[in-house]
Amino acid sequence: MAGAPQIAARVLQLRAELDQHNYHYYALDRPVISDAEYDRLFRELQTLEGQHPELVTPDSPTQRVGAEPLAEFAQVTHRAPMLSLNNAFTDDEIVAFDKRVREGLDAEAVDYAAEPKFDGLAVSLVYADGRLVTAATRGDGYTGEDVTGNLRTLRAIPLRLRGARPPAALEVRGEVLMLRADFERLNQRQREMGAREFVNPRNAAAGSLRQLDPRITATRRLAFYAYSTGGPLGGGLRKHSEVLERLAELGFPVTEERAVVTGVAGMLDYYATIGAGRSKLRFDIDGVVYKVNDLAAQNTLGFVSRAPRFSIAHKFAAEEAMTVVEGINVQVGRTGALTPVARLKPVFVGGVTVTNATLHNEDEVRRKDVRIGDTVVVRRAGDVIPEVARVVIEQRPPDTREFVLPARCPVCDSEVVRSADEAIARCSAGLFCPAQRKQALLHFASRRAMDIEGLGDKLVEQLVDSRIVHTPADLYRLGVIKLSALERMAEKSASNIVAAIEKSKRTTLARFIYALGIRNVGESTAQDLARSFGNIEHIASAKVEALQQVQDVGPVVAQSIAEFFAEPHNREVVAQLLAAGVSFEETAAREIDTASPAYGKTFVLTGALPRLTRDEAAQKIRDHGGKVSGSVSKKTDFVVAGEDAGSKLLKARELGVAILDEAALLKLLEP
Ligand code: 5U1
Repeated sequence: MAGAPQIAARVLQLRAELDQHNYHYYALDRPVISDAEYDRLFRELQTLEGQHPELVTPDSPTQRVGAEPLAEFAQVTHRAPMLSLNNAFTDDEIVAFDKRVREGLDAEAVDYAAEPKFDGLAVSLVYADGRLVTAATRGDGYTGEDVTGNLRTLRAIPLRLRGARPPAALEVRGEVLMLRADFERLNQRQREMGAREFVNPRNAAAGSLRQLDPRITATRRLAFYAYSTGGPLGGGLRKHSEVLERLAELGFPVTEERAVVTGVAGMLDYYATIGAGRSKLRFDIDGVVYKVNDLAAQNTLGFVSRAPRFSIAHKFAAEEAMTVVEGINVQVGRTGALTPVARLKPVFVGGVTVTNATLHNEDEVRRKDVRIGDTVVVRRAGDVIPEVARVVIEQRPPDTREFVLPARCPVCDSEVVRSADEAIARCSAGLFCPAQRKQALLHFASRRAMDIEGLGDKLVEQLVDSRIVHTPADLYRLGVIKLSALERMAEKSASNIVAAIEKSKRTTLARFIYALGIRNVGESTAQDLARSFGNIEHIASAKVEALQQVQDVGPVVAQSIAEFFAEPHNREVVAQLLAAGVSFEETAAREIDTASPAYGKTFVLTGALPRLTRDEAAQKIRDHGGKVSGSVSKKTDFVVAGEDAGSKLLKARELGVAILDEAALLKLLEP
């Protein structure tokens, strides 16, 4: 029998070989041994580790499945936000993007790194000393779900970075997706088991990733492609294309379809080539992504709102199909907006079966001249709600019926009003209209808001119709007894819902603000408000002028917020929610120090700072209650100037505005 040192050596050798084969299979897409041979090596390692448990390490290939099923996912705050990309649909938008980039860089022609836009789920992988420590979903871009146990089961994701000198700290970002062949195999298996099939690979990947039991994820064969890092990778890399090469060396799959192209012509050529080969790819894509290839130039361009200025997604045209309008219903939304919705003969388009398509508003129905009985072209792009693109007029039968918007709300019979400057007609009853109340509650409970699992439309309908729930605060007064009295509600489900409601009490201020459903306040504005004000009382009592100090809050949004909190009923609901125990995680940490010299001041950033990216500097300023503006005026308090600062610096000098370098800014922002 082999001695202990020989066994330990064999274990190490098997691990290295298996890692190498995973790398060949997933990252290089060039397996060098058969599946059977791989399994043989794997089983040998399993056997040796079984006999010598002291030799097991967490990064052994045998330890991919090992995590216990979870009761819920923990939250992970991303070190740097996971941003989304701005979209372009036309060549003109790409011309405009390139123009903005060239102007921003003062360059004649720019090189772009181009790659397919994967139709999957963005994730972040954090490595410390070369080992995978945390894997998280994108979530709202700031906070995601900890799916480490699940992502460890993906053989495409290295548990240990390759090479002798991996970086001490690394965050890799990329997309988890399901290859089309694996999707077909999964659905075949679902059919055989009599289980529900997945509608498309993206949904299958999402469903597989968000499993509380990693053993289920392990059976689902998910792929991963890396496309960026969460911070600088170091090592003197100067181009995005070099970052991708380095990620491939470290063991990550990086798409073969990538290229570096020059200018508009290069981008459009790439788009055409990838578009033409799209159906032959092994995975679904919904467009291509261009990024300024030079990393220093990326830094100079920085970010606008929630998206990088140096990158854009060039989406493929939406998919279209023809079908018949069987009726036109009117839906009443959260803000009372009446939306005509075409009821369609079911048609498969863009990867799903579509039975309804929005007609947006009355004017749109007239403009497109959609009538009941018409044959129409339905369009669906990505996750966007399907819409009626146009009527096939040649196929119009003689007996079509025109749509008439009702004068009274189809739900509560209140008057429908339409102001002169709006295309939208609204039910005038506000939250007294059950439809608006239901939508407001569904929004409140939705995943990106208070995230109350199980509170879906059927239950909300029952709760509102039976007059048990009027406002979101009523949800926190529900008990198992009240809920189990509802039709088709088992005691177990009732207690699950009560537990989910209880759990939602611990949330973030940003989610809470978003959940309130204030008109014109989306997730991004809610996050900005939370960060700037730090607590709900400050927001509720803020004047319009103070609200406008917040990033991206203009007069219309500020007015909506002020109007919302001026309404006694809304203040009462907020007070009841707080009294019921709703509380916020990071409020204390994010409380803004009103004594900070940056508080209430307007800053303009120009040029490249030595250490901070523009986005990081802007974030720090906002965290201290300052506002970041794009242009210098008499209202500017400070201009923060880095290398190659241009006209903004000149203007600041002209107007006598205080000028800071990075060190002076950091000094000003000291706690
Ligand atoms: N292929 C690809 N997709 N994608 C998505 N690259 C890429 N880069 C992204 C995102 C959000 O963001 C970086 C520009 C940071």
